[in-house]
Amino acid sequence: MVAPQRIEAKPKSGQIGVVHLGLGAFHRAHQAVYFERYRQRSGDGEWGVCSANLRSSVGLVDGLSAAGHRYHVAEYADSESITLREIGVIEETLFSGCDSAGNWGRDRGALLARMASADTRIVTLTVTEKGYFLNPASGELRADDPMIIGDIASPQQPRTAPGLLVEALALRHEAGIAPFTVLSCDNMPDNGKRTRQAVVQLAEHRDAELARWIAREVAFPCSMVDRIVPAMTDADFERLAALGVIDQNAVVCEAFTQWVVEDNFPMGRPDWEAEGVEMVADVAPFETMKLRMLNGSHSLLAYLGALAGIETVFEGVNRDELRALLRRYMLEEAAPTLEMPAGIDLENYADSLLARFANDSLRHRLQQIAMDGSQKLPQRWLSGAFERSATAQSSPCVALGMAAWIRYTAGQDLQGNSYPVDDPLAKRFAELHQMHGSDPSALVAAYLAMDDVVPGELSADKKFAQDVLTAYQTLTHDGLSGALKALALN
Ligand code: NAI
Ligand code: CS2
Repeated sequence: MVAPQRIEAKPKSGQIGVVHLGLGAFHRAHQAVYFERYRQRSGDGEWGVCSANLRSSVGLVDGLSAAGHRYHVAEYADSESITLREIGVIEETLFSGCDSAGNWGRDRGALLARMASADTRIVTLTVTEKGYFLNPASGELRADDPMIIGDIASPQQPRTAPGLLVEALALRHEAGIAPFTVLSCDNMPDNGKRTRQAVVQLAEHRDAELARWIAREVAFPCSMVDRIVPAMTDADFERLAALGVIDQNAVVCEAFTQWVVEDNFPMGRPDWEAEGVEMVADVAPFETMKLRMLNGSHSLLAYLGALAGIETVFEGVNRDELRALLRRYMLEEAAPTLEMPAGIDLENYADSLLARFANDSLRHRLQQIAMDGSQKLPQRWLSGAFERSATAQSSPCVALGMAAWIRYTAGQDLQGNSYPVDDPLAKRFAELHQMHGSDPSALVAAYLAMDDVVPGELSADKKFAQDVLTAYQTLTHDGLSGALKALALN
């Protein structure tokens, strides 16, 4: 075992210029690392981070506080090449979620004060695709969601990310303080525009003038984010302990990292290009490429692999027939829908993704990727399949993926092992399987008719619907190998 490269954190500056909503694994392994590397190189202490959880994980908030807001990131190029970074750029952690006694907003006041402070110039988010409370197909705010209803009723005690953003911006507007820039780092297409949509539509329920001010004055740049950061497992903590790192707040990730950001920061930003952040005028091509090729492949692997009892990305991509499926999907169904700047070689990109998936030092569980499919699949598979359908091109790999997702949401794999379905629409899926489980044609039709997930024009495509049904029947009768063999024949 080669000794890891160790990089220690610099002393803290005590200054906070960034508030982050969604203190999860990805924030700790991606944005915080870029802010730390910037601070290490430039000596500029103005961009310290206050990171908050709005829903869960109070243990991480308090655990980081108890550890002096220092933690470790273990970056694995492979099992023999590790960089151990100590991160000190987080200056404060706050919790505004629901505690075990059912009380909301322990630190909400402190969080809003931090967001309303003139020192705070950027607010970043990783609250998962469902944290924006948008209809995945239409992009409209789900104003009928009980959490949003609550924020409309009590705008000064917000519980959602959009609610906190509206209240913080209202406080700044009332105090004559210029707004912060809002930078989503979630896996959504046009993530800045969608965040703006959620915030402005929620503000309209409160005060039309405030909504107009936000729409006019607040910058919501888009960004494409990429680093594979699996949820930590006991084996990960044991690996770190073997390296002398005892840290319950640590994260493990791949060495690869990428951040492509729309350069629209009226209140200023770190000059973090030296850390490899790519500042561009238009993020969309990069976002769509990554969402359809990387994330679309991840989701194919997740549902087909989970149904076959495969546990991790590494195991799945080492099955030749699954690897061939991913490559075919990327090159024959995803790549043709992309319009990339000159110089981007999509075949090389596809092969680089397969190499990253084969990283033997990451235990990236398929069940983690499988969660929230109703919020992920529209941008990963369905928008591309819809575009292909509009030009009479079939998408057999996506059709197989949809069949696997529909079967996955029954909560039982092909061997009869049960698992929880982690999705905001899980109750609806259970009802559909209850109603139509013995009639695949009705079940597939019911799923394709979900207009808050599947674009209407795609569900009207009879060839696509038939391909999904045929794949579903083959998958359930002949298993994964049978379904992949059948696909290879057409
Ligand atoms: P995680 O499970 O470690 O953290 C999820 C965070 O989202 C937690 O802070 C949680 O409290 C918060 N959250 C969940 N639902 C919420 C809601 N309704 N409202 C407010 N906050 C909510 O997951 P992780 O790995 O940090 O991923 C988070 C997001 O980062 C992903 O959904 C994705 O959009 C993005 N991302 C993740 C990557 C990864 O490999 N883990 C890579 C690229 C992007
Ligand atoms: C994964 C992503 O969990 C998932 O849905 O597909 O988190 C993936 O690891 C990242 O987007 C990689 O950048």
